[in-house]
Amino acid sequence: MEVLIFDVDGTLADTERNGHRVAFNQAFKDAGLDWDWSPTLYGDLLKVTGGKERIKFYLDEYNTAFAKPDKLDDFIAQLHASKTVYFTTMLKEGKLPLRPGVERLINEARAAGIRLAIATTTTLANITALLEHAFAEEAQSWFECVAAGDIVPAKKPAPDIYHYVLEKMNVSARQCLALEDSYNGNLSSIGAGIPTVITYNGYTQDDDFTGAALVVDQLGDPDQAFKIRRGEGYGASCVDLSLLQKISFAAQ
Ligand code: XBP
Ligand code: MG
Repeated sequence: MEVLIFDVDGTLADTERNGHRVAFNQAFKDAGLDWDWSPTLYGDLLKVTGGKERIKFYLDEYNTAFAKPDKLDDFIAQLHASKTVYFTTMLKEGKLPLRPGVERLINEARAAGIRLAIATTTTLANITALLEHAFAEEAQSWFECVAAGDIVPAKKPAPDIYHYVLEKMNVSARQCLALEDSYNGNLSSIGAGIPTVITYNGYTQDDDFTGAALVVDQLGDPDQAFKIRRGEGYGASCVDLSLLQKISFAAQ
């Protein structure tokens, strides 16, 4: 394993329920809309990746009575831009901490000279704010490739965002390992042929992770062991470099 590719939402931090969803609702309120995405409804809306695409899905499937404006894409883009401001503010205020083990694993990988990348559906500004606040101003530069949002034509579950990373870093799928959290994310990374480790969360714990090499409840830490749902943990109690190397070797 030469490259470690991180998903963002649900993997680096548990951002959906108390982050993105709350920011969407604030943006709707500001726009004078009576839309309110409850945690349960939002769980359904997460079937669709991409914030703009999710608003459209909501209008098409859940709020069909809403009179769509002529310039619907502009309307959605404005709502989404406002949402992104709220979301990045929450990140800067430290309201969305990293998941257990993320900081340790990233520091381990950097110390070992593993090349790092990000492959996410979320907007680039969200990654910058998360990394700057959770790590350091220059943290984004630790990642050789940051592939985000609309940079590819098709979002997860399509493999496009992972293909983009492989091409930019000039590596093969077998030289990489991906860390993901969701059904759509898993389909995207394994669709690109990349061995994948899943750390599920509250919204994705019942997802189908067929094809993933290892499925655990978190990366964990030496003093906070993970729980293995499926896959070989080689006796490890948390996801560290030596475990990832063994998984990568086994996938060759
Ligand atoms: C998950 C997504 C994102 C976020 C919202 O991304 O589907 O769209 O829910 O972010 P990831 P935006 O691939 O990191 O799991 O509103 O910026 O799209
Ligand atoms: Mg995710």
